[in-house]
Amino acid sequence: MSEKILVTGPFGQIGTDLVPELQRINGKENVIALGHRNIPADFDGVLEKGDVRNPDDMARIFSEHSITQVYHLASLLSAIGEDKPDLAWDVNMNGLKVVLDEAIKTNVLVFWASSIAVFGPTTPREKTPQRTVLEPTTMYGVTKLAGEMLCQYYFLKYGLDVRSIRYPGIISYKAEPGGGTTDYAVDIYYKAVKNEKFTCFVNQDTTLPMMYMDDAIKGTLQIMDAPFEAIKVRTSYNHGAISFTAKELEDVVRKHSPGLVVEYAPDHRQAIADTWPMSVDDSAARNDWGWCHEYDLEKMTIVMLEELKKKFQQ
Ligand code: AKB
Repeated sequence: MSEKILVTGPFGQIGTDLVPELQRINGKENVIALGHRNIPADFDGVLEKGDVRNPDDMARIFSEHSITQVYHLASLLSAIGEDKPDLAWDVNMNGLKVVLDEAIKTNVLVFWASSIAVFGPTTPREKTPQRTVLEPTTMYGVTKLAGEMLCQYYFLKYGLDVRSIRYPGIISYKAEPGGGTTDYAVDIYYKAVKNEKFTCFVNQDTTLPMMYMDDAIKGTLQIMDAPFEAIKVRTSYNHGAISFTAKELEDVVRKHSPGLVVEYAPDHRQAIADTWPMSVDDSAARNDWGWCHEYDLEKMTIVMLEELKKKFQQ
């Protein structure tokens, strides 16, 4: 029997790449995108309209489509979460609770997106361990930490198979990210291709863990395909790939796009970046379910620039 897969947040940065890959693997008719707003006019697939916070919407969608798997991506990110903390709490926490409550009714396999934002200023910042101090100081981080504990609670109490990754900053060309602290690492490529000056909102020494989208999608599918017994962490797995300073990023992008002009003008997002890890120890993910990344900074830069050039030539 084929899987029936619900994706929440299907038109966000990760959903935009994940949905077509799920459609390719499982068939277009078996992937249901839960749209709330900003639904692309050219979306090609099964669309359901609803709000992840609304238990009636979710009960109807789970039942009408006989859902067997959920990728719950809908979330407000870190920077926007500081502008709208109440909304971030509402969407991030109540949305997750509604999904988990619906999932336990028919034992649906759940993927939930956590983040490096669960860490905070008291966490060791280099090779941040899987298990360490978790004292986030952003609303986004608070919701991700509480969400991790909620996922583990549903696993322990109800036996729900819920799996999760702490995503680093994700770099991709299809959908631009919105409202995150790591967005500068995507924006620089857009500016390079459009020959526009890039004003970087963190300082040049800022180092954060990052990952190219193809690796993020690979890891997401890999953890969902792993055998039940392989998943030993039921909060969320550290998921690492590459780390670089903003200046190292600038230098590599300029190597391939020599006209790039960069100015550093740190804003309120600097304070968020300063509380996050510079790199993470993801050996648990590598040992438990075989995670490995493929893209380094150079390889990612070549693909990003090529793809964005194609995108803007159309
Ligand atoms: C953000 O910057 O808020 C996100 C994240 C690291 O979770 N990209």
